[in-house]
Amino acid sequence: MDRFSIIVGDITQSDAEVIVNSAHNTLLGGTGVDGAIHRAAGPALLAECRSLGGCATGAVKLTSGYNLRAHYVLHTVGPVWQGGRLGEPALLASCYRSCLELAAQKGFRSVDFPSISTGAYGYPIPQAATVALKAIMDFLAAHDQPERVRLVCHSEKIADIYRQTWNIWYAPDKAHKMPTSTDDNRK
Ligand code: AR6
Repeated sequence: MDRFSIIVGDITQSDAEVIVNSAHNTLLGGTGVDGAIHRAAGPALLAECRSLGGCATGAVKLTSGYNLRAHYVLHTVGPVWQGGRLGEPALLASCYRSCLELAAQKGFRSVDFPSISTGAYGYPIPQAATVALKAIMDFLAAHDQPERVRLVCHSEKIADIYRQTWNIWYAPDKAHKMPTSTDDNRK
């Protein structure tokens, strides 16, 4: 799948046209990737967020990117992990799908996602990776836009879990496996 990749980095430095923020229902900022995006974008982002009336879990709201390299930010709200039987997988899938639907509708060419819900909201990364990758891969299989989607992980350890999950579900042929940080070909 040439349109999708898993990378390690700081999403606030992304060169994508639009980045996704893993926000709180209030859209008034917070810790983790949300705090980092607000710091990098500057106070005008919070001012625009204040006018949006919050965001439901699994939904998305669009703002400008202000001081970010990205032109826009898609703010989505992931579920808080409560054991997995309270609709968390469907809500997490909805975050990814809603962002991609809006990005396609707006004609955005490149979208970078963080690992939604897997920090403060406690979603176990292996389970989150399965849900996230299915939502992204299903969407890309059915739509021509966006042209490029990346999962930007904050550490190699997190990226390896996403890559290993991708390999289990989407790379039955070894030739198409996504390299992990422990693969020799990355040295
Ligand atoms: N670039 C990429 N990924 C990052 C960055 C970064 N700069 N910073 C952190 N991460 P979290 P959540 C990763 O806690 O679990 C906030 O207070 C981090 O390593 O940011 O969805 C909001 O306001 C982790 O893998 O978000 C909400 O209330 C991932 O981003 C709540 O936290 C998500 O961790 C959302 O919690």
